[in-house]
Amino acid sequence: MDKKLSIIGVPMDLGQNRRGVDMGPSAIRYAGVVERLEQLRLNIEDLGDIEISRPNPNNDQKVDNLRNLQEIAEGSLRLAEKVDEVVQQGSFPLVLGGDHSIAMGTFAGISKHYENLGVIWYDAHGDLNTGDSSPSGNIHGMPLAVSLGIGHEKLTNILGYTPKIKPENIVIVGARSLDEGEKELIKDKGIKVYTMHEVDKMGMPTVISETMDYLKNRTDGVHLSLDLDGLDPHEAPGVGTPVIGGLSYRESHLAMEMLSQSQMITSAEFVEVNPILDEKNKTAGMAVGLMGSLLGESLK
Ligand code: 6HN
Ligand code: MN
Ligand code: MN
Ligand code: MN
Repeated sequence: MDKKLSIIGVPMDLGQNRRGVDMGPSAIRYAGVVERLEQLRLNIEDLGDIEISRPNPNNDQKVDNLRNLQEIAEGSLRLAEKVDEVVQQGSFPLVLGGDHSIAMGTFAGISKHYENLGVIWYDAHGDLNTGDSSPSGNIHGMPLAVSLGIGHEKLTNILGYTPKIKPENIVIVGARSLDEGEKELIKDKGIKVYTMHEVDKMGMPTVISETMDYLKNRTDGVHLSLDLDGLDPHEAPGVGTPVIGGLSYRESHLAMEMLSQSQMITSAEFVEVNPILDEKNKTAGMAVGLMGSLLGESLK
């Protein structure tokens, strides 16, 4: 029987300051995600979008330096419940963002099904801030810390358990903009990071082989959380927090193909596509290309 895959859109823009990323799921669908994945031996269902409430315009106050805390916590719970259901049914969850704060809900729904969920965090950033360490108060810079159980209880306790992930089960790839508090946390917790320096020096094939070797024996499933700002903004301009000096589309494509061949990836999310900042939807198109490779497209 064909492998089942469930697409879940999350029109979330409350985790950061720039409007438009809530249209990410539409842009990715418009770029042909369903048609593309239908070419593969996959049984696809598109579950539509999770409901995300609008922030109260009269209330831009931050709680503990956390912008839109309540609305994000509520949306994350709805996402977590949907993802939980999908995993329960034995389907592969493919989550489309929305800003990266949605990873908190995705993790909550997935991790209860695994003893040792591994994570590949493909991103220019570490997303390891807390309200205390964050320079911006934007929750999209915090989901990886939250998954470790570090942060506001409304976020760490989604679906009633914490932590979601163990630090030794995380690999960050593509980092080139880490805040001081994030660097400390990486050291304290011994999180494995391949910054752009390592990618440049070792090459993507070695980075991904090492990542797979590292995760293989310690995890029972691996989630890929791919932030399109991991790619270089010259190629992928449709993101809200671009950082120059990033990964190329070709490198990323190869990474996805290697992950596909390993058959280790059990869930994925693609986030931060902002069509308002994009050029002719090309960043969404790249996201779709990367999904195709991850899910088994081949040239032969
Ligand atoms: N992302 N480190 C910065 C902050 O505001 O905490 C940027 C976060 C970017 C978030 O990659 O999804
Ligand atoms: Mn991110
Ligand atoms: Mn990022
Ligand atoms: Mn290829």
